[in-house]
Amino acid sequence: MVEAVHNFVGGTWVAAKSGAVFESLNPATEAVLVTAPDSSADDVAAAVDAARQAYNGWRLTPAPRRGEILFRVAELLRDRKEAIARLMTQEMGKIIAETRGDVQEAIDMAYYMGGEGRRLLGYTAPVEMPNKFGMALRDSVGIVGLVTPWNFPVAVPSWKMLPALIAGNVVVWKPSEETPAVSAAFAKVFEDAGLPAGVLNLVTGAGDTGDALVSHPDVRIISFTGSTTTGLQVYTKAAGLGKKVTLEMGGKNAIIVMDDANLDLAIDAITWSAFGTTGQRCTATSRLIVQKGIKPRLVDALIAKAKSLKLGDGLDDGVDVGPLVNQKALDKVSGYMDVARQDGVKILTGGQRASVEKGFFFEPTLFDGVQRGMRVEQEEIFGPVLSIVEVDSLEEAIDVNNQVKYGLSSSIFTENVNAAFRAIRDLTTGIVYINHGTTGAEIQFPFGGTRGTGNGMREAGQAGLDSFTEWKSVYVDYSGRLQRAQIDTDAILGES
Ligand code: UN1
Repeated sequence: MVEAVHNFVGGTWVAAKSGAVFESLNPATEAVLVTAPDSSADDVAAAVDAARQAYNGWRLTPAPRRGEILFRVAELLRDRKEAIARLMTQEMGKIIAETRGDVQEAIDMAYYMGGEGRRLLGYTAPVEMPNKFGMALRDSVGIVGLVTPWNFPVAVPSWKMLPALIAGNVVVWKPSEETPAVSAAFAKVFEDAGLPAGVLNLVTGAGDTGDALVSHPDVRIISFTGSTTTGLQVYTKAAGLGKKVTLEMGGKNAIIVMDDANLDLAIDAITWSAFGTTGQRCTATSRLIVQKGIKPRLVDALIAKAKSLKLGDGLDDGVDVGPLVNQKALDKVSGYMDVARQDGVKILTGGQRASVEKGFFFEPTLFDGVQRGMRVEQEEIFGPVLSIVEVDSLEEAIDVNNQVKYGLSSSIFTENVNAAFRAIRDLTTGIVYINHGTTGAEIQFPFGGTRGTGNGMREAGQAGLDSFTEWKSVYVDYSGRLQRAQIDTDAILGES
């Protein structure tokens, strides 16, 4: 008997009003893991109602008390880390070491945002008139709609809901239809931590459910992480309704390796950034931009590394790389092998579905002879596929890095401090790494990308609060007379 997970609406666990469900599969075995509500616009409306009812109570709860609940979320997540990580591996495939890391990011974010309960810093500044005071405060906005992906099913939602909640907003969350079970386990943590009913609501479903959330007139903010195609549809729809939107979409991240690089360090970083999480991170390395001199040694080592990686069920010991998330992902990644061949790209290793009986496994793949502008060099593949582009100089490497439509993360391996600082200055991505792979961003710094990766907003760190707060500027005039700044400043100052 397959377990059924439920929506969490107004503090109770409920089925979809229609009773409809969808199945969530284990991508390593293709077995059905759970069923979950296929929520309609009615279910979304009920969740928005519950959130609306909870808003005033939550907004008026002092922020330090809201923070204490987030600290309890952190502690419960720590207690349940192993169980949630195992469930996550079963539901979306990445290996257990990585799913533990995913939960850890949410623990870190819960402590960080819990602490914001005693900060949420605004500021004061001097004002133009005598006996007058000015300050700027962060204010809550109301009902926030979250649409989140399957590849970081706890970490990415935590980057959105924790800042939204500490700022006094209420949340309706529509996670990916690939990960309803782990989403329900995460929502349960908030329930058990004592979050008041209706403050966080979970509705599972696919595109139509997300569409109902984005379209609902009472949802003032949409925060989306996922594919570029869906993200731009969300943006267009929400903009038409005058909503504030935060978007986190694709990446086409590169590691630059200069001739003077520490070779062993570069080999390890490239391997894990390109093939870790089966290449299914928006921060994954999908391009290696390598200087001529070091290329032969680096490429030989990478071929050996790629061949040595063990594919399998992410819960099994010794497995390095799990499956792709589903059949559609497998078809997409396989399709890029033909695109590469048609462009004359050489497949050095991999290039096909792995020969295992079940599961959506694809071999770690290296493309050589890739030229700038080719499709495999420009488009996000979201699989264990690395394109190698040869360059002559630092300037050329930076140029190649910057000429894709995405701008999430980039990295350079060099032992030359001048080259490193030039790269920091000239790489046009939201995240830059020196002598480190392109993955592994920490929650206390802004996360997000330039160009087509997003819409200029950032998640995490202090910047992460901007998505979920409005500034309220407050003036207090204690002069006891009419003072009009910008009209009679000179007159009043002349008098006093
Ligand atoms: C993502 O792939 O959507 O920097 C997020 C990293 C992780 C988060 C990735 N901390 O790779």
